[in-house]
Amino acid sequence: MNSIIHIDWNTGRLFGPQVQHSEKKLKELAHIFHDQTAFSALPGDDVIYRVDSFKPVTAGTEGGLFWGTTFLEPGKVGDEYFMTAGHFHHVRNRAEYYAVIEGEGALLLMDESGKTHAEAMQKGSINYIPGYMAHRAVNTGNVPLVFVASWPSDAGYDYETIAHDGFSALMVERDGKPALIERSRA
Ligand code: M6P
Ligand code: ZN
Repeated sequence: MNSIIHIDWNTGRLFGPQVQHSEKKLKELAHIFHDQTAFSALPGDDVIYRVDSFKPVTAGTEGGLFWGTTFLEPGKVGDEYFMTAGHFHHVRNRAEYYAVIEGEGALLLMDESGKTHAEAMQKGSINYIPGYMAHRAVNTGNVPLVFVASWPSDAGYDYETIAHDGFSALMVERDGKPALIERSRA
């Protein structure tokens, strides 16, 4: 198997016959934003993020690695910044790297007990995501947040836990600045 692709380090785009492209529209992220009234007023077909990915082995293979670039648009739903869906790894102990090419934002990390903290993401930062931590990127800037990621090919995704319980904290704009606030559980 041909196992080489190319990256443009200025834009983060990946090139090569094996590169896969996916996109996430606002309407596919309905459950993750806290202000459902603001959400309904926005065009659901807007693409919030795109992912270029390189999966040189079959998903589930132990010992392999995947690579991807995520392009997360700037914007907000009400006062909450655009963000990725976020996930735990299906194989909980699997770790991951996020490394920022452009833009600024935050990486939300939540442990299995539901405790969330945020780390800065900015051009040049390399964020290590330990196993057992759900992870979600948030774009708090005015330009796309572009980051590369690498993760084990057998990590898999658990989106259900996040879809059901959410993250315990939200990244919202307060007085023109990003602030991490505890989510109110109505
Ligand atoms: C990164 C990696 C991918 C992930 C993508 C989008 O590129 O973590 O595995 O799919 O971000 O994030 P999510 O899957 O949470 O929508
Ligand atoms: Zn992951």
